[in-house]
Amino acid sequence: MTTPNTTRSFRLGVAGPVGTGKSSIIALICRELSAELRLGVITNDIYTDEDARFLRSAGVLEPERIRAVETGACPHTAIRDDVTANLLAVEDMEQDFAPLDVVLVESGGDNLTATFSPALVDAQLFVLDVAGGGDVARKGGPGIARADLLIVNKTDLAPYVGVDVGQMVADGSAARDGRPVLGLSRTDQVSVEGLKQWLRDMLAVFRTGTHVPVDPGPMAPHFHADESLPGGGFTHTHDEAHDHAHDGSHDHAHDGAHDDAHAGGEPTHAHS
Ligand SMILES: Nc1nc2c(ncn2[C@@H]2O[C@H](COP(=O)(O)OP(=O)(O)O)[C@@H](O)[C@H]2O)c(=O)[nH]1
Ligand SMILES: [Mg+2]
Repeated sequence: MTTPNTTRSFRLGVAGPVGTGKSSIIALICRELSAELRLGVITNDIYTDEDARFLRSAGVLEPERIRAVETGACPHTAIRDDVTANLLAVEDMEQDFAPLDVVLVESGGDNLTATFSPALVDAQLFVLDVAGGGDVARKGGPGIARADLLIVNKTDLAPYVGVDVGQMVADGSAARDGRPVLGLSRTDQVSVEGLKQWLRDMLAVFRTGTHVPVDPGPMAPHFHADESLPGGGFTHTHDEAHDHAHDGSHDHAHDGAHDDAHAGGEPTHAHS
């Protein structure tokens, strides 16, 4: 019988809108640091394992170290309100490949403002890109304001989309009370080194045992379309008292009243 290995990795969440480059950044971290650190990856996909497949096909990490959690309709729920499926996936990964230094968790990115629960990750990146427009950083939101690191990605595209990277980074800094912001492009090795060093520094702090995960705060209220309801849907608020029930339950349309939008929406735990 093998003794369960309880070695705990540093768990890093990667959040941000779809297409900003979360999977690419995870691939970059794996490519740049897999010789130095023992890594694992968990992706959160709605009904598929597309992000996991992309990462496996990138060939930057053994395929077995990349696993998908299929979240059903609400990826933001699975990283924030009921993190059970993700926690199990992270813990299985830590046990199967013990000891791991870092487990990266990619959010499903179904919502602009989704952030990770500090119960799931020790720290989180929030990823924007220059193609999303220079004013996004100024608009704020919990991830932009309080993620451990804000990344302004794809700086190589800035000249083509008319964005001033320096200004976008400055706007991000202003929205963050001085928390770090990194302009990044996978084609700019200096910026890539900046990301690597940030991760090394975070890991070093984590290993001292003094690191306290920061909660960026609940995501903004958002609308869930549902044709069976008056008004065509319902507004889902993530205010703490209401949604973060202490029993871990989440009143997210599982009462059958409007369950068509959430059919099959229970997170499944993929052992692949
Ligand atoms: N030009 C450029 N494109 C990038 C960069 N990083 C990612 N991309 C592209 O952005 C698109 C979306 O990236 P992906 O990682 O799938 O985004 P995700 O949805 O946030 O996981 C892909 O076509 C990537 O190749 C970058 O640094 N520069
Ligand atoms: Mg992705």
